[in-house]
Amino acid sequence: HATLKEIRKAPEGIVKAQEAFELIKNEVKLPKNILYIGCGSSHFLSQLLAMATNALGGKGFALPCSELMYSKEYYAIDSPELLVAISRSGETTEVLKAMDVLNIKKLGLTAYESSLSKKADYALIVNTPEDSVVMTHSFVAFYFAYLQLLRESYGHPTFNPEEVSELARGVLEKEEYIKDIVDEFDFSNVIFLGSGILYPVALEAMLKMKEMAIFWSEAYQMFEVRHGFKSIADENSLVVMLVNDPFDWHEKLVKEFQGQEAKVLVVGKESLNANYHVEVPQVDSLLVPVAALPVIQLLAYYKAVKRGMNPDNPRFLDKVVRW
Ligand code: F1P
Repeated sequence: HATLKEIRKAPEGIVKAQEAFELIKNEVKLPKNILYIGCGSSHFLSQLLAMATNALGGKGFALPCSELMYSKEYYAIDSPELLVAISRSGETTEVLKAMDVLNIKKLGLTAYESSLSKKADYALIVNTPEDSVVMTHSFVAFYFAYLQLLRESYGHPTFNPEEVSELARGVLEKEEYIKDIVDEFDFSNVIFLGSGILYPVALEAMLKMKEMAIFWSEAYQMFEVRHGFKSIADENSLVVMLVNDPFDWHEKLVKEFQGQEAKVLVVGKESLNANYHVEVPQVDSLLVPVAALPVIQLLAYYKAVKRGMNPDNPRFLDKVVRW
């Protein structure tokens, strides 16, 4: 499948991301107050970038394109100095229209010379075109390219791209283990949990399951799930916990789900006595998404295959959403 090939390209995507960053780093210095927009996966990426902006000392806010167009009065958009518009294709109708809403400078984050890059004042073009309908390694590459630009702009040392590429390669080596989980446990629903920068990753995981495997999935901020939502978890459920810095509550949460007979997969440094564990080495917390994303993409891919779905051609979906 083309989709599997694209997922496996995460390490080379990091190299392309670094090249894209190098090309624009002298031209663009990001301001502190930034509004991010995108649709679908690109919206979840906009949430990741807004959080990274906040963590590095700026002020980031993320909205789906359509919300900026039609409902902006309900959101605390606080005089942004830059609009970052994200779209793999650079041709999604909503993103192009939403760019007209605010009269401020725009940066386009995209994979191609496209309508988006032409319309924007600056373009960060990460050369990661994908044959897959769904966004896979380009998501990781876009994230890393922009993260480097944020760090450079805000006076933080940039990351070593070889090390980050190696991080992605390391988790991709767990492909067989991830496939085995899906083969062994025929779960009938899946809940993804993540906190902070890992929450948008959980949302993206939820979307990947729906897009690729046409399969019911949910996502919550880690401990929010205990407040009612956990009632749906039973012996047929897989709970995926994306954990960066574990403390005693995480292990308690694993036990709580196991008490409901659900099985838990922990993606993080420690296994926390979960049923399954994909280890992520100790890295800067902003790099954990680079490790976690290929894992959840593989999980969705193998679930699709197990269910007899074709992830290259998901029903009702288009690669570019136009109106
Ligand atoms: C946005 C998007 C994708 C999604 C699907 C439909 O595309 O929602 O995130 O996976 O393929 O389009 P884009 O604006 O990033 O090209």
